[in-house]
Amino acid sequence: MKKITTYSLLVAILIFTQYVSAATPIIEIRIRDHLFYPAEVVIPANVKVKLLVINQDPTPEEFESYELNREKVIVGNGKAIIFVGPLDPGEYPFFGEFNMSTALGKIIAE
Ligand SMILES: [Cu+2]
Repeated sequence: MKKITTYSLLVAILIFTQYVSAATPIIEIRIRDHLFYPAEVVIPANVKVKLLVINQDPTPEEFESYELNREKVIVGNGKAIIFVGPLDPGEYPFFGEFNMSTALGKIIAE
């Protein structure tokens, strides 16, 4: 009986984990030539979102946003995951701190 209970719990946790990861949308942002692609990233409002930031430049970049309260270095030719939200509808600017004149973008939650 105890074994069955433990097994059921494990299954429940597995299902829950899969549900959570499936429910979190992944949005891809690429950095190339010190620019963000796309520069305007539309995400659903009121939902937690996983940003997958892929740096295709050989130099490091730092994804930074005051409005999102996020700051993360992405090494050259590397990637990073940044969770944002749930966000109210609106615009949330971000920039690459190492190339602030070119690496500019914004997240639009709608
Ligand atoms: Cu910074």
